[in-house]
Amino acid sequence: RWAGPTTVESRASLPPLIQGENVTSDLTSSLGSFTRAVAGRSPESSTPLEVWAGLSATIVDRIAEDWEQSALRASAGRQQHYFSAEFLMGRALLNNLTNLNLVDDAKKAVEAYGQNLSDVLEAERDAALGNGGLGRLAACFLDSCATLDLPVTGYGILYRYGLFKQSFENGFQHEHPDPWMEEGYPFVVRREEQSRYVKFDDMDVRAVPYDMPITGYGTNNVGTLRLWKSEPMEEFDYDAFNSQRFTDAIVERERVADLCRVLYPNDTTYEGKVLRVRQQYFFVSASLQAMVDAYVEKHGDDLTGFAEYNCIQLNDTHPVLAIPELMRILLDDHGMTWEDAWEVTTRTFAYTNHTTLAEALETWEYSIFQQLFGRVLEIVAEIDRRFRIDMAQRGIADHRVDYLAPISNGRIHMAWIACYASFSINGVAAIHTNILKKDTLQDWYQIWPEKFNNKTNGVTPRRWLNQCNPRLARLLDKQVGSDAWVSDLDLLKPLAKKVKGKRLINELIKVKKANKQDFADWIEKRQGITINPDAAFDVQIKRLHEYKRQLLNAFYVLDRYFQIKDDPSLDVTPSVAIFGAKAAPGYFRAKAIIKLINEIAELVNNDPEIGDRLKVVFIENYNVSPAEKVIPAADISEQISTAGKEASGTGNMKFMMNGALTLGTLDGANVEIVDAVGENNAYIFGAKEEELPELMASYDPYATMEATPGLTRVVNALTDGTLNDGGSGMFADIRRSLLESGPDGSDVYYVLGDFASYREARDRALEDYRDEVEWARKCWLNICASGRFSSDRTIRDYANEVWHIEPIEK
Ligand code: GFP
Repeated sequence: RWAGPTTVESRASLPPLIQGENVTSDLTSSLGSFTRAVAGRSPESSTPLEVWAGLSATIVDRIAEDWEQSALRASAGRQQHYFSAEFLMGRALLNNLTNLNLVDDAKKAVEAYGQNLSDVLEAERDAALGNGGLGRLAACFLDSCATLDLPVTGYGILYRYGLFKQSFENGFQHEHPDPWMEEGYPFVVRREEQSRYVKFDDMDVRAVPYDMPITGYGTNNVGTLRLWKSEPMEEFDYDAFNSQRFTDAIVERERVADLCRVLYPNDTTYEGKVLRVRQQYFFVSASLQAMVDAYVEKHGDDLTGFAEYNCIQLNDTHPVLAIPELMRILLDDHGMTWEDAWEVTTRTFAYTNHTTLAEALETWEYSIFQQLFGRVLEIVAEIDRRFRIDMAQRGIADHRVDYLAPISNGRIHMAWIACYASFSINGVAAIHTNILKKDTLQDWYQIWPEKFNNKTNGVTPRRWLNQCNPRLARLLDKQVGSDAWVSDLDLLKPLAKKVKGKRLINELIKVKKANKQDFADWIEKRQGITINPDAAFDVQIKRLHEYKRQLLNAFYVLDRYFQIKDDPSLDVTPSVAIFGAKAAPGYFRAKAIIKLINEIAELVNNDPEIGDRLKVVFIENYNVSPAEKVIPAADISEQISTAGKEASGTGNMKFMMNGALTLGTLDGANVEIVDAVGENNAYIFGAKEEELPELMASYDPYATMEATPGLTRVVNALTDGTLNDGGSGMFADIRRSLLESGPDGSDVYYVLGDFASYREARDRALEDYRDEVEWARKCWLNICASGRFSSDRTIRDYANEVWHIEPIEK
């Protein structure tokens, strides 16, 4: 068990899965061998990173046979395949040690060489192969599938560089490469013999799978995440090299390596888009080839039964090219008729949508497909032709057909291909699925209501509670009487009735205090900021996007700053506003908001008159690991998107599980959180989704600003010299986006409109925070009601209602 940065503890009270004297001594001796092999020196003089590599290799060594057996058992029956361009895995070692109940033994083994397990664990780099919620959801899902013994494999790309590393220079975001596996990464195993060839019209590449074992909690089932790496067909051009044309010899090699070099190449340029589409095709083609080959090996060359044994979940539209690609394989490589191939394809795919914003649905220029894969384009064109006939027969009006067709206006519409060919279309929270039905995908819903279903997101309680919050986990162990809640979070529900218990609530208060102290120590060490652990920690961590409204939060902080300046004796609950966010490199306004928050931090934190009453912390290079530090320490969870814009949110669930109270709009999964915990145990504010169209129709941001006490001063601070954007013009741009009319202005996210109600709710939350016991009671009720938000529940729903798979027999 991981107990924060200084100590590591394990759950000695629990029945050992594979523990005991022998385990420790075996582990110690393998750790010694593997570390020596990696480091080329004694484990005692190895660096923590080398010991990390040694210990990680030891773990892979231990699970190797279970992994092999699990794969064999999974392939015996119907299997599920999860296609995703992103898997935001975070660190792997502690997760595996915890799942295998080896933390205690590992600690002893590491100490036997004079090393410290905490340092070793902290040396690991995050596998940041994703941007945010969508990629982290995929990681939580794999964890649940393994824990539930389900035959599920994930497929993605082995990006050489994960999501960029963020630094703040003068408050501005700067991006740096993140070479996460450059120094060796034992948790992926190259499977050379499973390589496939992926053909583009302008290049052929070799796809080599790197498999990552996914251990489950309390089971010897081990799932797989298969990440494809692109390699040249030939090592390099030998003739060119011999003729001293050294650069020519390696050019092709680099072009192929470019394919997997980065997650999300900057696709503001045409070349960037081509690369992105190439990435998508690359990994779905390789994955499908491997799946089809495995099928043929087992069942023979007749692929009509493929969909009985295989189902593919498309995580958003990024892998939708799998639809025409499966058609291509069935038609061209296996000689099927179009009708038979389409029958198989439409019974194979299920599609998850993650956004309500129609403009965010992926489309690609026709010319990109022409350049990359003429044959796939031909197939898409045939799908388009048949779609139009199909729709005409159903009596759909021409202009609607044109809007919904796979190809229109010179573009290929990935979401429309997904909606047409998939047997299941799901949203990720109840309100989101309803918005899909009535708005974003309404035409599809009218034609095929039976395809639509909701699967409210969830998060794994292993990483997001058991591992990151060992103090709370121990308290829950005591209350439940065992660790059974770790794989059955509904067991917390009956504990709600203990909410009046004084001892229990005091223990909860102690847990939170200790976690906050840990976070304060960590941030001080990392960024040199001192914060008071007794202040309320108010946390907003997520991708930086205008709809998520970090700006609203920043405005609140600024307003409170001005209030204290106006009345230096103002008695407010001390609070720390904690942010963590990366902005997409090409998203100018998101970067402006980062700069703004950093400027506000500068202003507030250095003003002695403010003192502990208000502090601002921006966690630099926010990622999975920092999230694991801050979530257990949070008091208030900021979930403040414009209603109707956040599909679900998953951070909201992590905070709830760790006993933070939601301050949020009725958006995404917040709606279901409030439903589960009751309105009195959350702070809800703002315009509702169904109210917004009418409100926006007559909205005057300027008048709203002027009518809201204090707000004009806050907005003016952007440009009146209070805050400095380094001459970039960024802050004036933010102001324009709020106040000017036109499509790029008009405050489309209703920041000013919701400000008054947000301020009221946040003030109320901070007031309530003063009553320590009452507050902790609300936290307890949130923890106990969080069972519904375990990804185990989500995955069970997918497995029963969409995938139709059963746990594998052991
Ligand atoms: C996206 C959506 C979120 C949703 C996740 C997972 O993540 O509302 O919870 O996917 O379904 F926007 P982000 O891109 O917001 O991180």
